[in-house]
Amino acid sequence: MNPNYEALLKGKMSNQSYNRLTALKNKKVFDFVGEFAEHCNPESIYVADDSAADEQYVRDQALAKGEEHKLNLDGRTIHWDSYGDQARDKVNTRYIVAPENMERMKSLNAVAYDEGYKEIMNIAKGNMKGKDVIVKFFAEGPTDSPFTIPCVQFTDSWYVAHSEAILYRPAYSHFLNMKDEEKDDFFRFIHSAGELDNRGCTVNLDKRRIYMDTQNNIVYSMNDQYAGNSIGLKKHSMRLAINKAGKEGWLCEHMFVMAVVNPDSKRKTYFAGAYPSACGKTSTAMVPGEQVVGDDIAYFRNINGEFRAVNVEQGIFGIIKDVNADDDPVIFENLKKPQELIFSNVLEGPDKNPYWLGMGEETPDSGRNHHADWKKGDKDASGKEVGIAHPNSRYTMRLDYLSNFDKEGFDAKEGVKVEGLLYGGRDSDTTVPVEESPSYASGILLKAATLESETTAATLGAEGVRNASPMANMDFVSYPLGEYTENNLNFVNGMKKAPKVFSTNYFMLSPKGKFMTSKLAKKVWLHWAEGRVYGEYEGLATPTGTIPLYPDLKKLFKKLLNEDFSEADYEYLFTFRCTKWVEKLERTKAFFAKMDTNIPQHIYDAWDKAAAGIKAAKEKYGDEIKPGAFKG
Ligand code: OXD
Ligand code: MN
Repeated sequence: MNPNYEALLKGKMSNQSYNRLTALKNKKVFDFVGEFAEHCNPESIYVADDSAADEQYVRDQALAKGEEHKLNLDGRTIHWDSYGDQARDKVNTRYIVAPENMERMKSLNAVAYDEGYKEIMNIAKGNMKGKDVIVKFFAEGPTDSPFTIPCVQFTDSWYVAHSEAILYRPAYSHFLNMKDEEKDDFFRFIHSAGELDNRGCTVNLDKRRIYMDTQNNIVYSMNDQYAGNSIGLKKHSMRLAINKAGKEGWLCEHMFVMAVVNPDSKRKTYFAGAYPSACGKTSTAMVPGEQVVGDDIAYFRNINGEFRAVNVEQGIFGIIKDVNADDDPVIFENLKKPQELIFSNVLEGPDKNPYWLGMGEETPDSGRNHHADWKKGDKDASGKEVGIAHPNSRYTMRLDYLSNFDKEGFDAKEGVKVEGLLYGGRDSDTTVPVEESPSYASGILLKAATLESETTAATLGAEGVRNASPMANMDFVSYPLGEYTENNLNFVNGMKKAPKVFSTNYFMLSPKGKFMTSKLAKKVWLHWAEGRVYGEYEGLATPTGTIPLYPDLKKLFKKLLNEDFSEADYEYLFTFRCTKWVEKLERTKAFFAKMDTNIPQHIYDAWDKAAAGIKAAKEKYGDEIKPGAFKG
């Protein structure tokens, strides 16, 4: 321990806090707290343990400091981020990298270490002046497990501390019990919301910076509150973990983990799924009748030759837009209960109820929202009309509130055994609703690496633009894309069995531009995949994999959804479209080449081979190959 910090910390801490800190007997934790106590100069520092009393203290402080406000039902609070701080700041989120790594990191928003470190430390200097701050300990994944990554968060935002208490497993005791040889290996997060206005929102957004140091596993986040920018344990930790996983040969993926429950045998089969935003990730994880382990981030490890996963989190920081009684009944019902929930960037009505976009209920014409005191028709400084809530407004909720929560899977220290991976993109005219890959490697290269999301009328900018989103993880991949893809491929080496890999696409349109199945059709695709794990359904070959037979889907639609599914719709949806697929592969190649000049040749070769196979199929069977016509 650096003796220079002793007097300083004693001056800023109660005896209880100081004793809690020193009880850890962890020099790295002590010096981290000491360094930023000195540098950011908070008024006082509270060191929290895992007790219920401390959880309550955090809730109370978030209210007392004005970062949250009580709503009408017990436990529910509302928080607003600054009007310009309501989504992730991609421009000011950077990696600070050693000179020898600058070249390989250049497409990932990197800045030279010395320059970036100097800049962030200048911004951080004195940034907590006058504030009461908190140091809190959490774990990514279950504690005392091969997956655990211990983390320490130092923040002047009690909203951040409160959100983390909902979203992550507590780990003060874990730190207390660490063996000496483990005491160096944890993630550190330093965060300051900086100066706040009278709504409790960050003022100095021009000085918002999120700088990540993957060499030392520390992230600096300054002058922000939006959870995607501020919460160390969510997307910052994810970037550190992706990098660490790359070095150590495991995986951290932007994936949900869920169990598909067979309605007859009740067997539970675990799937993990990656979907770019607005491609159906949460709605797949929450399909009625199945069970959810996690909705956003998973770690995967080879445990005794098995492909096993844990949910890194214990709560959901979910998009609230369009959560309503019809589309998301389980979540909607929970948002209406008197229980611990943080609503962010929604409208607080005159009745102190929260209101949001697409909630399927009548909403008031005035209140307080993500912009200011609000009435219908109000415009922001740029002249844009302000809606009732931000489209990226959120709820923060514990997973164990949900009736479909899989507690057994969630608590498993060795994770759950994953039998299937799902990669779901959004395109209106290329990929089929569900297809199984012939092998794990082909799944990674043709299903995961080729993921794209097509813009719609609901997103900003031109409609129908396809954005590449390999593994739905591009925003968080923290080392070169070629190496990351290799790590995905190599991860199954030496395993007894690799999971099956499936693609899904819920967004194919009919020639008239309409969706052809109900929103719940995803349940049918999931159960077909579940059956395939046990070899229960025959399939038909395509140039890229295996698709279902019509009679199996017809039966599944009837049995699971009581819906009819016509053979004509089946034929249209499951037609293999050769030219579209070759174009998709070309776009993928171009994207990889742009992101990384060192993509291994065998990856390009695999795509070229797939494209050649598709072109040969086109010669033989025509551009649009109906299900069953392709014979290899
Ligand atoms: C995201 C999120 O931005 O999960 O991916 O919030
Ligand atoms: Mn996410």
